[in-house]
Amino acid sequence: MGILKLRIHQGTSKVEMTMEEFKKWVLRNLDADQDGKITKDELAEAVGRRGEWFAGLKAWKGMRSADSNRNGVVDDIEITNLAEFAQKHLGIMIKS
Ligand SMILES: [Ca+2]
Ligand SMILES: [Ca+2]
Repeated sequence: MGILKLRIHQGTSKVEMTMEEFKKWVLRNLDADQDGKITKDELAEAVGRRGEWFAGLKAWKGMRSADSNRNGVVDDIEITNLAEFAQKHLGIMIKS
């Protein structure tokens, strides 16, 4: 019997989902006040929950890249812009 080798990524348990599922995930998990928009604070809260440092700063950067129309929040049409951020800081893997 051979030795079973498991590839375990320690401390980086990633949740795999499609872009459609990701949108729902964002609204369910990030949108604290359920208004359909993600604010910098809601983003920071999510990053902080993962135990990451500089949650506020990361959220601010994520906000800057995701908020295409510069109205200060991530609207539902901009949620896909958060995909890269989520893969980096929120333990998400987007399947293509
Ligand atoms: Ca909100
Ligand atoms: Ca926006």
